[in-house]
Amino acid sequence: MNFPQDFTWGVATSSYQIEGGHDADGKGPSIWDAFSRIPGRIHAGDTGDVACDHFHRFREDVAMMARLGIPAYRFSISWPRLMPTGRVDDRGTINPEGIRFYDQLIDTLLEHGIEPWVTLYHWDLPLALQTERDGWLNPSIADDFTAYARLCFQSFGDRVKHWITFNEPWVVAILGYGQGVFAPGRTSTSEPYTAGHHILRSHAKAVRCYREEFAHHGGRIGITNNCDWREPLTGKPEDRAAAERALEFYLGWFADPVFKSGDYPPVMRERVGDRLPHFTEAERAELSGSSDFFGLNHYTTMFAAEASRDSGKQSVYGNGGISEDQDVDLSVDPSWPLTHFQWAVVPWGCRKLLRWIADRYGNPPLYITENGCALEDVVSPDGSVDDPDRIDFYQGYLAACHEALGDGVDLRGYFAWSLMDNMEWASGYKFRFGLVHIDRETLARTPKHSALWYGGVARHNALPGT
Ligand code: GBH
Repeated sequence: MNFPQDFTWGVATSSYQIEGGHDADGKGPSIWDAFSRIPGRIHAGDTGDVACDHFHRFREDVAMMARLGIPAYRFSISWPRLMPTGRVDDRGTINPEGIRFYDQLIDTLLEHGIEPWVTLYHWDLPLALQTERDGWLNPSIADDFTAYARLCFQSFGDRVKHWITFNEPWVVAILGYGQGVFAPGRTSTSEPYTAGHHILRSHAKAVRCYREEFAHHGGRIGITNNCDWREPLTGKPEDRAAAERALEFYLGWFADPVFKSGDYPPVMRERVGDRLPHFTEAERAELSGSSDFFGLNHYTTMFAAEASRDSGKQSVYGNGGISEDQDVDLSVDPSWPLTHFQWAVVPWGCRKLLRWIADRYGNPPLYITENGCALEDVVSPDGSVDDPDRIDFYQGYLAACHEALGDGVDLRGYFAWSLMDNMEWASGYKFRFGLVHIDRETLARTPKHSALWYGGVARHNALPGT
C-alpha cells in the first residue's frame, strides 16, 4: 500500500507536554503552570514543570527522531517562553533566551534533515494575559496573538515553512471555558462561544500578517481542528440529522468560517442564539480562505442519535451549553476495542470523516496533524517495549487514510501523536501516547516497537504487509 510520492510523514508534540523548564532562562508562567498547581485539577497532582525535560534534552530527541527515520516534526512554541507576560509594550518584553531555544531546536532539526512544522498556540497562554486581560474572552487578544505570531515569523520564518496558528480551538473553548476541566478552568454555557470567536479572529489576523509581511518566505500557514466521527445510530432521518448536526457543532463551528462562508453553520445560529457572537463584514472577509491547508486531529468515533427526552442522556461534554445546544445522544458500540483512555478504535470512522471534510469544504489539501492512542505500555526485562496494539492502531488508521486517498480525498500528510509519552493535560502522566517510552524516574527514552514500525512506514512511504 503505497502513499503518494510527496506524502509528509511526521510525529507531533506540544510545548507544555514535553518541554519542562517551566521557569528556565526567563520563561514566564502559562495558564497551565498555574492550573496544574490547583489541588485536584490534574491527576495525581502532576505538573509539566519537568515533563520530558525536552528543553534540556532536545538534541538527544532530535537525533533519536533522525535515527528512527522521521522526516517531519510538528511541535509548538511556548508563547510565555518568548514573551513572559504575553506582550511587548509597557507591560512586557521579549525573552531572548526563549528565541535562542527555538533557534537551536529548528537548526538541529534541519541539520538532521527533519522538516519543522510549528504550531503557535497549543494551549499554554501566558498567565498574565489571563489574569490581566481575561484570556480568549477579550477581543483585544487578537492583537496580542498577532504580535506574538509576527515575532515567530520574524525570528524563525527563514527556516520554518509550515505554520499552524491554533491547535484545536474546540478543546480550548469547550474544555477550558465550558467544562472547566482544562485551563483556565471556566464553566460557562456562553463563554465557549466567545472564546472560540476570538480564537478565530486571532487566527485570521495572524494569517493576514503572515501573507502581507512574510510572503517572501514562501511558507504555508493554516489551522488545526479536532474532530471525532459521528455515525448515525440508525438509518432514521432524525438520527442522520443528529449526526450531521453533531459534526457541524464539532468541526463546522471552526471550519465553516475559514473554509466555507466566513460564518458559523446556520444550525448553530438557530440553536445558540444570542450566545453566538457575530463577525463584522471585514472579519468574514479576513476569515474566509484564511488557511492554506486543512489540519485535522482525529482520535475516535461515536454513534449519534436524536436526543431522547425521557431516558438519561449520555453526554461526554457535561450538561448545559454545547451538549444541550446540539441536543444529540452519543454512544459507542460495546464491541469496539478501547484504548487506555477509553476511546474506541474505529478506523472506518476516519475514512468517513475525511470524505465528509472533502465534500463539505471542496476537497482542500488535508493533513492529519494528530492521530494515535494511549496504551498501558510496559518495559520488558530485556529493556524493550512491545506494543503490538499500537502498531495495529496505526496500521488500521493508516489503511483508512489510504482508502480515503482512493476515494479522492486530497490527503497530503500524517503526523503520529505522539513522539514520546508526555504530560497528558488533566490526566497528568497516567496515559502513554508515545512512540517512544519515557521512564518517569530517569526520563530515559526507549523507542517502542511501534516507533521502529512507524519509522519503516515513513522510510518506505508504504504500509507493510498489505
Ligand atoms: C489532542 O486533543 C491534543 O491536541 C493533544 O495535546 C493531546 O495530548 C492528545 O489529543 C491526546 O489527548 O467522545 O468522541 O468526543 C484531543 C482532543 C477531544 C479527542 C475529545 C477525543 C473525545 C472523544 N480530544 N475526544 S469523543
